[in-house]
Amino acid sequence: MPGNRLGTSLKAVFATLGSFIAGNALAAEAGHPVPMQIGFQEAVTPIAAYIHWFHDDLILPIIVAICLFVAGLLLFCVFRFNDRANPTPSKMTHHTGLEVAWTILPVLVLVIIAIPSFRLLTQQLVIPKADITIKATGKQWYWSYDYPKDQNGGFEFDSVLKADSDLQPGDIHLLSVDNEVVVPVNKVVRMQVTGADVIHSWVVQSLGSRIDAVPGRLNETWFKAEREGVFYGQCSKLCGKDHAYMPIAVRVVSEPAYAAWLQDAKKKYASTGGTSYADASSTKALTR
Ligand SMILES: [Cu+2]
Repeated sequence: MPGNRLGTSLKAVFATLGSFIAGNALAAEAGHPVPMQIGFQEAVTPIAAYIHWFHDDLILPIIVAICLFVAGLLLFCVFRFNDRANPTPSKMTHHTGLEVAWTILPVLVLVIIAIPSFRLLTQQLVIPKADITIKATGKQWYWSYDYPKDQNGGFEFDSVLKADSDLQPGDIHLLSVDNEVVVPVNKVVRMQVTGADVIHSWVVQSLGSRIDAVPGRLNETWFKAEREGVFYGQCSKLCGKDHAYMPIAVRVVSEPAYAAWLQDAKKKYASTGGTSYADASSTKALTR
C-alpha cells in the first residue's frame, strides 16, 4: 500500500535524522570524526573555538545571505523581464550608481571577512611563551616525536598506525597509533614541525592546529588544550601511497599524569637520544 511505503520512507528519514543528531552530539566530545557527522569536531583550544566562530557565525551567514540575494535577483529578473511581462526591453547599457554599488559592497564584505581572518592567522602563528616544546617530523608514512633534553625530555619515538588486527577496545580504525604524543592540559605546547623526505602536514582539527611539515624547514605552531582526552588528526598533504595511513593522536592528560608519563617514556625510549630544543629563528635559515 502506498500509505505503508510512505510510512517506511518517513521512518527511514527520521532514522537518518536521528543518526545525524546522535552523530553530531557524539562528535561534540569524541576528538575524532564519527559516522553521519556534519560540522566540525569539538574545539578544545581557544584557536579551534575561534575557527568555529569564524566559519559558523560569520562566513556561513554571509554566504547564505549572498546566495539568497543572488537567487532572489535571478528570480525577479526571470519573472519581471521575460518576453511576456516586458515586451519592449530597455536599451540601457550603463548605470553608474549600480556599478559603484556592486564594486563597493563586495569590497565591504571582503573587509568584514578579512579583519577576523587576519586576527586568527596572527593568533595561530604568533606563539605565546611556551610551556613545552615538541618536535614532530613527518616521514613516509608515520610521524616521529622528539621531546627535547632541555625540557625534561631527551627522547624520540615513532608514532605508527595500528594495524586493524592490533586494535584494542576503544581504539579507532585508521586513527589509533602505537605511541601517542602526550601533552599536559592547559599548557602552551609549541609544536615544531618538519619533514624528513617529502612535504607532510600536521593537522589536528580539535586543537585548531594545521602546519606543513617541509623538509629542511622548521615550521612552528602551538596549541593549548583545555580538556583532557585523545584528539586525532591526519597528515593533510598528499605525501605518497600511504598518506592515508599516518594519523596523529594527541593525548591530553593532567599535569601529574604528564610528569609520570615523561618518566616512563624516558625509560621506554631510552635508546633514542632526543635533540636539544631548536630555535626556529635560527633553523629557518636552513630552508635553502
Ligand atoms: Cu601525507
